[in-house]
Order: sequence, then C-alpha cells, then structure tokens
Amino acid sequence: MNKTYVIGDIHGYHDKLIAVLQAANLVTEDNHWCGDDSALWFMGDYTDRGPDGSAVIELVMRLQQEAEADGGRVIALLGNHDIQLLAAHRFRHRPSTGPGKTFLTDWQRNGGVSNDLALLNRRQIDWLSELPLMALEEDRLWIHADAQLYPEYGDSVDAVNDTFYDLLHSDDDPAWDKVLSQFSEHRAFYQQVPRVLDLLERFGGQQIIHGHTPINSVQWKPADQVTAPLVYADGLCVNVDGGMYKGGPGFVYELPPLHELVPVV
Ligand SMILES: [Mn+2]
Repeated sequence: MNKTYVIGDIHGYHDKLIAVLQAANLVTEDNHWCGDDSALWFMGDYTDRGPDGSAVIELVMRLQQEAEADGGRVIALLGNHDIQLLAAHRFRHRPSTGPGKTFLTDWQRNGGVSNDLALLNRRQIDWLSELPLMALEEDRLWIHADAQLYPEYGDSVDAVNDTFYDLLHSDDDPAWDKVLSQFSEHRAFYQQVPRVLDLLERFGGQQIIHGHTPINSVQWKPADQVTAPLVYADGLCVNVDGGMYKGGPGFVYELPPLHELVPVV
C-alpha cells in the first residue's frame, strides 16, 4: 500500500530537511527521491527565519518532479510566509497595515532573509503562486495554519484554492495585506472541538493536518525534544510543525490509517 508522509514548516532549514528526509528513506545520500510510490506532503512556509529558504524551494520543486517520474507524489501547500515573500517581491515599498508599514519591511520583520528574495526567480514565483492553500485527500483536510480565515474565501476546497490563485496573480495589495494579517492567528483549534467540526463539515474530511504553530510553543517543552506530531482536539487535529526554526530537528511523520487515530463515536 502507498504510504503517506508529512513534514511541517521548514523555514529555510535546508540541512535539517535533508537529514529528516534521508532518515525516512525518502531521499538518497545525494538527495534524490527514493520514496517510490509514497506521497510526501509539505505544509508550506519554505523560507524566512532560516538560512537557506531558496535552496528549500529548489529542493521541493525538484523532488516533486522526481517523485512524479517515479510513481510517487510530493504535494506542497502554500504557507503565509510564501505569500509574504511573494508580496515583498511584488509590492516592495507599497504601504501595508502590518507592523513594518510596507510589504518589504513586514517580510523582513517576519524573518525575511535577503538572499531568498535576491534569488527569487520567475520559475520560483510561478511555482509558489500556483500552490494550493488547502487540500482534501484520504479523508483528511490539509491546511497550513491553525487559523480561521479559510471559510471566508470559499465554500469548498477548490473554491478557496481558486480564490487564492486569483489573489496571488492580482495586483490587489489590500487583499494580500488582509490575508497576511489573518494568517497571524495561531492556535484557533485548541480546545475548540466545535470549531474544528464546523470546518470539517464545511470542507470535508475527518481530520485536519496543519503546521504553522511550532509544537513546542503549544506544549511548552524544548523544541529539540519535539520529534512527533501533536494530535489534539479529540484526535481531530494533527499539528506537524516540528519548529525547526525554534531549534527543533524536525521530523517526517508517516500518517497512520485514519481509523487508528480518530476515536469511534
Ligand atoms: Mn505559517
């Protein structure tokens, strides 16, 4: 049976990413796909904060092609930092409502690394601008953030993704600005089971997989001890953000069949 793996927010930590992918036998010693027909999910936030976001983008793009050629799949979701990077590139000194007062300064204050912006090229921009904001697969709802913005942008996964595709190909900087501020929300699903059920009812799926909020900031334990996902909200939510930028090694999580996680009601 095909296996499904997921890895949380990378934030420029290319070497940590390589290490966990090699340990999971998904890439070879020289960093080529060897996951056969497995599926590997990336939850967004490829750049900012860490040293080499541009290399992370390049690696994910390449693995996507290699996996596809090998009967596997690499699925990459869009994260808010990816939108922030695109906004910094596109709008620069245009005013924002963020703390930095411009899109460029907001990005810098959120950990933007100048080299990532300098290296951002047409190929990367096109790739990032086409990433889905959410997905519904294997009866799971895959989203970057534990935040509440999603229903505002459509009634279905496809509708939301279409809205974001249009947004990221638009010059509507107030709309970009609004999205970025909405993504500053975290922990919207903690101890909020009814809210989680509402989201699942609207978009489908029995369980939410997300990143965006480092597990150590929820569990209050040292990031270097985080090597497994946080399953919470009665098993309805799985946080896979290992907090690489907080000092965590990161982890690759092989998703068990759904029935092993969700209590039968
Ligand atoms: Mn995020």
